[in-house]
Amino acid sequence: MPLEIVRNDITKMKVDAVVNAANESLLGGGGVDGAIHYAAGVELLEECRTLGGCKTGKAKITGGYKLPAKYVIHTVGPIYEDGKHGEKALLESCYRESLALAKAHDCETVAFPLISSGVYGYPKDQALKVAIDVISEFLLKNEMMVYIVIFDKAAYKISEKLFSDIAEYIDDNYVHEHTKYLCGSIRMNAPMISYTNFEKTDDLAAKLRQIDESFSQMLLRKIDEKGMTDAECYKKANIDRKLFSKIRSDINYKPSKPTALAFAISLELSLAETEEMLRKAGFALSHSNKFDIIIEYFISRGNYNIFEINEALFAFDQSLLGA
Ligand code: AR6
Repeated sequence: MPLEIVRNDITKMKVDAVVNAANESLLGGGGVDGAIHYAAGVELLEECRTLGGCKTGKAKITGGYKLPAKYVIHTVGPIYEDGKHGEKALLESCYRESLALAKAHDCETVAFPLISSGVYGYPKDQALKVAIDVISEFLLKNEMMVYIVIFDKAAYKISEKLFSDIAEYIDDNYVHEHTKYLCGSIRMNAPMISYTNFEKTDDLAAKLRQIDESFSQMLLRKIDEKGMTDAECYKKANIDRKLFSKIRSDINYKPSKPTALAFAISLELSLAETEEMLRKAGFALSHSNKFDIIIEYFISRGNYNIFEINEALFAFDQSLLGA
């Protein structure tokens, strides 16, 4: 999955590069900076001394020394005052500059902490949103596996409003589960095609062909219908290229439910189309688990931002969409 949010200590990440939330001196400090220097050993500080510091919003690269990572990319986040002093643009620049450096050094895997969200005081939910926005924009045009490493659960918080909206939606749907279940069974018994909708035989024949279609065929058809390229589709689905190629070349490929849903989100399918696509893979949306209800919440609101959906899934302790 090209962007993954994980809970870990960044010094333990086995990636090509870890990003350090440094200060302008690049000579170490507390927080992530302290942890990275401690784990990398004194050679890291020695190399940092040769760099002549780094401006806020910029990034510089060094070796990783005793870290499992090959490189450390040091970036200096803005100190948060009130959000009116260009903090957001500077924080965006930290992610962009770090990603550009990682790319220039052929890094395939990179791990970021939530820059500025500790000592520098950037509100954590906003810091996370900036991270997700910039990284996901970068990943639309680049192949890289990027991790956002969250140190502790408390550090990770979607907005109170979104959290309570989703919690309420889950509650409502659990309450109505019994009724919905009945509706579900009625719908299952109803004919798959409403013939009145297909006056022309051509349409009917096309529809019948679609019933026999496999998941992989439906996916490729939808990509064409939406006028997307394959790459646009799998990137937006947060699915890596290799998995997509596997699905493309195997007409009978059975994806996992999160993978199938990731494609439905990427293609911006309606709820009915999402259900159809899931059926092809042998799954259904159910009201007896939070994961499905959260997905339904987003689709029914026309919000197809997979990273926002993943943030919400993470906040509710659910597995994430994508490979
Ligand atoms: N792994 C992952 N995340 C961590 C770790 C870790 N080992 N330790 C802390 N965090 P901060 P800043 C999280 O303060 O706000 C330093 O002194 C932490 O919970 O490290 O950019 C520098 O020298 C928080 O969410 O960085 C600068 O002077 C996030 O990492 C200044 O702090 C960033 O917190 C930079 O402040």
